[in-house]
Amino acid sequence: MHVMKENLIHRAIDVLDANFQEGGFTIPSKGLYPFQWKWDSGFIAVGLAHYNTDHAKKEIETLLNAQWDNGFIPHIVFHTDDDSYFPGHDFHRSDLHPLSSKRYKSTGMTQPPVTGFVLQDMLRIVDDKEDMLGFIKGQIDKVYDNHVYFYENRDPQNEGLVYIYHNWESGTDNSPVWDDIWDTMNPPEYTFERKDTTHVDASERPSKREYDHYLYIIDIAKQNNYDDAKIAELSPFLVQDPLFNAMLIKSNQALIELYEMIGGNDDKITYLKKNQERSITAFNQKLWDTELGAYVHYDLRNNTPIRHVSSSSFSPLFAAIPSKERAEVLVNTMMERFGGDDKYLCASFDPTDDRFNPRKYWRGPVWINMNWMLYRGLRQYGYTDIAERVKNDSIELVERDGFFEYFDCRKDTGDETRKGYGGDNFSWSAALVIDLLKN
Ligand code: 2M8
Repeated sequence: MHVMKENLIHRAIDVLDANFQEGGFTIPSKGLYPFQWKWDSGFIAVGLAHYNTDHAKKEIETLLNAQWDNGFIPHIVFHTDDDSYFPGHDFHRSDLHPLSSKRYKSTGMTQPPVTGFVLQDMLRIVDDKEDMLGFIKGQIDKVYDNHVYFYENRDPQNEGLVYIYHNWESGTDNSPVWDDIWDTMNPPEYTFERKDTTHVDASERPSKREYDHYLYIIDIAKQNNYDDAKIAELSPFLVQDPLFNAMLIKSNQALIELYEMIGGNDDKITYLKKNQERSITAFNQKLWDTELGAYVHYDLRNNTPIRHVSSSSFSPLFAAIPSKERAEVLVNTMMERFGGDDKYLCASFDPTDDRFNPRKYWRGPVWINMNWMLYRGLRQYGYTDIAERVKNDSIELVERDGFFEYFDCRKDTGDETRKGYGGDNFSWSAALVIDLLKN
């Protein structure tokens, strides 16, 4: 391999190793995110599988140990009492739910269900397949239970599409997609001490007023002890998110294939296949916007599609959701709006939209996890050249701007000394660059 690439892999390994904690999990970024996050852990495990199988397994095992008795997996597991993050466990109060973990403090919300496909990726990556399959056998039922939780509790109209009740569940925290929902709410002004803006420039983070909305939704959930049925009835934020549902579908498929390798488990395979078919059909019927030529979010509370194109719109490629014809329309939309020569692929939000901001978090910057999924989705549909561009852009950004959390999509920002944005030494940027380079 090219020396520069070898060097980048070594640096990525250093980032991951420095973020690995004694408790057997990896923090996303020192200071800014001092606990274990659900979907971060999945992407991190993919990187770890390339050079430290024990840590990769531990990462997943530790996350799944925090599962609740109803199959729910929380979005943050507060392994320590670190007070450098807000809101901490004392705000979230997972103990309010009768089935929450008695061993681990956590949030009462979740994040995209990546763990299923991550298990399959770990098997793809390691040399000792037998050993990894043994590990998967011991963990897979927990992931299955998590999918059952989603279908049984997060789909009140039995459509095959699950809802998220908080923007933090989406992973794309302050996406302009949510602005329409914030317009329907008027939360109180909370008094609290922001911690994120002591680590990162405030211009790269959500506003105080946005945080008021975030906290208010949690308050409503807490008043109802995180009861799913109550949340479905009362939460002002209730969304069918294409990214979240695409991750569920991708993971369903992985679970089906892994169970088939393991043998037995016929009832589980049948359950997954039945839901997989329903989900893919509903996804294509409800979340496709013909006029925009893209998948969009659906606001289940206000019964209306949210008609903006974001990097989440393209995630269905990774989960093999669109037909070949529809994939072609989708890729054309992406190239027209996001793919100009002056830009790196792929901005997190439509650069032609007024709400686009190239510096601000999920309102425009490039994210390596989204690119990693996009790269694989494009390849799957035969768009090899565009896939290569996504891969090369990702590597170039990290090489030049550092192992940051997110990156400016403009090739020329006018800043000679440009760096990435958000947290530095960011774990999933490191982990997924390893996977892209070794692929
Ligand atoms: C960001 O979200 C957290 C809340 O979960 C935050 O801003 O405090 C998001 O980018 C999310 O997708 C990610 O999992 C998390 C940790 O990297 O940070």
